[in-house]
Amino acid sequence: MIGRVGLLTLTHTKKLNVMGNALVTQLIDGLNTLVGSGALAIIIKTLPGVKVWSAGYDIHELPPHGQDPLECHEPLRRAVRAMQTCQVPIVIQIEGGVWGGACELVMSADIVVAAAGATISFTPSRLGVPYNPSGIMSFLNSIPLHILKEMFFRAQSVPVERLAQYGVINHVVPAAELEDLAMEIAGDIVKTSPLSNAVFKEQVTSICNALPLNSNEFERIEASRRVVYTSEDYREGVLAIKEKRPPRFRGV
Ligand code: YXS
Repeated sequence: MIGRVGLLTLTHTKKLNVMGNALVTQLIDGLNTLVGSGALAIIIKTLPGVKVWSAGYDIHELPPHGQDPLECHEPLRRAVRAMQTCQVPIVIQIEGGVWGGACELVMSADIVVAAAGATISFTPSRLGVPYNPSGIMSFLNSIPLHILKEMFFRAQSVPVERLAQYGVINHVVPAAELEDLAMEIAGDIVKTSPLSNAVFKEQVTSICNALPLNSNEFERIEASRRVVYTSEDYREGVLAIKEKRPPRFRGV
């Protein structure tokens, strides 16, 4: 902590901060500890100078083929819930590449600041993953629809400079200025009312997640998703990432 600003540094950089149970536990425990210690703003970052901020979901921890990779107890979903339900405003500080599920984690922060040259690569369609409704909500709440669709369908790395034009990223600055900028923003937050901030965030989260799906729609979507995560294409997508080669999808 610096004053009332809590600092949470993701340190699994040798493993590209892949989001498996270990990193997610570090993140959730870290948030709880900082809130418990009286933090009024939290900065999440990784070690400076990294090429990869996070490589996304740990593909070695994906459930076996045929099981929902984004089931509500899986690491990514737990991490996103922790970010959304944390009563303290979270500033996330990114540099390097943010991949796959880590993009949703970043979008779930309250304020996103990035080093020039950082990129966001939203890759479920490269793996054949059927993204899920609450995850899609995280993106719809922060990215304009056509931009989100382009990111999903093309699955390419998008520079933060482009995303900042649409307000997806709050600020882009040279890497050397990133730390100071995040501290400056957090420093402003800690001077404001924590009760007001907490109830504001609670309401924003509730309102942003308030789009209802009726039971028929939900069951239909789950059935459609099941077809995808039991498909041969999904098996091929995960294998291709492990073998570091492009996937060969056949649509079955
Ligand atoms: O060969 P070793 O044993 O050293 O291991 C390599 C990679 O296999 C490993 N690694 C990963 N392990 C688990 N889960 C991952 N997501 C993952 N990514 C990488 O880390 C070691 C170093 O990787 P390497 O040699 O490729 O490093 P690099 O510097 O040349 O390239 C860095 C990346 C990030 C560009 C490259 O590793 C990469 O393309 N990784 C996969 C990124 C990705 O597609 N992530 C999405 C994961 S799936 C996910 O997040 C959700 C399910 S979804 O997509 O639906 O949102």
